[in-house]
Amino acid sequence: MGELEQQTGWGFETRAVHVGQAPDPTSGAVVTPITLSTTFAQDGVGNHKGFEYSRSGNPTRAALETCVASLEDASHGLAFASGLAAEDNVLRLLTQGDRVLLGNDAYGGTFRLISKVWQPLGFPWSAVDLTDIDALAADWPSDTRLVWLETPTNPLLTCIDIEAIASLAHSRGALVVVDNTFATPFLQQPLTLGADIVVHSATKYLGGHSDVVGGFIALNDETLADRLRFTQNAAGAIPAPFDCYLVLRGVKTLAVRMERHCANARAVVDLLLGHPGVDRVLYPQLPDHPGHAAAAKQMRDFGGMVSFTLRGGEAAALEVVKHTEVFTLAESLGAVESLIEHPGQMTHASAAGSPLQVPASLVRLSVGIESAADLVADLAQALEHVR
Ligand code: P1T
Repeated sequence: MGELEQQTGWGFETRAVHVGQAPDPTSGAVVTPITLSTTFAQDGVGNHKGFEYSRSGNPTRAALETCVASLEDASHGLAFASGLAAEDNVLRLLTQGDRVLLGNDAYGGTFRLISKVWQPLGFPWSAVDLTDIDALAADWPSDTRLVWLETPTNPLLTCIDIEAIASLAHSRGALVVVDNTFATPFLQQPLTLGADIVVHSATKYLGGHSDVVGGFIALNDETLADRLRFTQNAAGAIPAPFDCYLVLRGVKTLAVRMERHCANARAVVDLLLGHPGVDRVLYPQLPDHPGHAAAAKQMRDFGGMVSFTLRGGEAAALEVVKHTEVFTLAESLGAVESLIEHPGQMTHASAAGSPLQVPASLVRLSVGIESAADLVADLAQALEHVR
């Protein structure tokens, strides 16, 4: 069966396990080989089997690109050495003077890339509230070429209506990039909602095991894909074959992992909602959560990330993150093990003093796939320190 038939005919879980990963024709190997060769033999100049030099294309990377593109319902997929490398490649679509509108809650590294690397080169940017479409439409900067949004956002988990933003942006001649790292294609497919480009930190749920750094771009537009593929090769921020294998291996279990992440997150939310030391619980399923309606409309479930603020402020937040035992105090997210962190001093330290600064009393949880009872008990004992 050809790739196209596979993509249109199979369910998500089947595509995750099989697309791009047919048994190796030379050996019958069921697992996609890790092709380390940097170069590929040619019968005559330009006469080859689809691969010439491993920066331009590699069979293990091609398998990953085909598979994840299929999961995003995309015609084109491009893998990168990190999420930020993928983002940087997207920003190379702009020409000097083009403005980027960035949602006012986003990963600190994305903010840093846009404001500290690209802005000094002549690419203006503004932070905007993407939940208020009317205000955005009324105050739309005419030089905007790209709207960059996360949904749910990192770390406040605000959900943005992708369809509404895409329709506004397109009416003003701008492209929409959705960072789908938190939702993953299992929970949300931005391209089918009108987004132009999806980016991922594959380091997170796609890899799923905290053992590989990677990035991904998925899209449908052929012309944009050609330009992105050109800079993928020309600037060269490609992932190693072994890293491609690790992400591909992670993706096979994405659906089952996401189901457990979501269920465990709900158990944790229930505990937090009842705790006197907790001020606000941020989780897209909660009816009063910013963007809950958008999340309910465009997501299959509400994800494995949970954030909360503490009544005792920053001191209490630092106390809680110090006392968990099953939740490991560490940056990153989206893997099988549960992580806890203080965004203000860790992942979002680079946003201090900017419109993307996060509350000092905020704690972020990446809820893993361990036993829900153990996770709830662990948080309950850590919260005893701030009761
Ligand atoms: O770390 P890297 O693979 O380069 O991906 C960057 C990135 C992009 N987009 C989102 C939404 C992210 O959360 C990240 C990385 N985030 C963390 C390391 C973190 O702990 O939030």
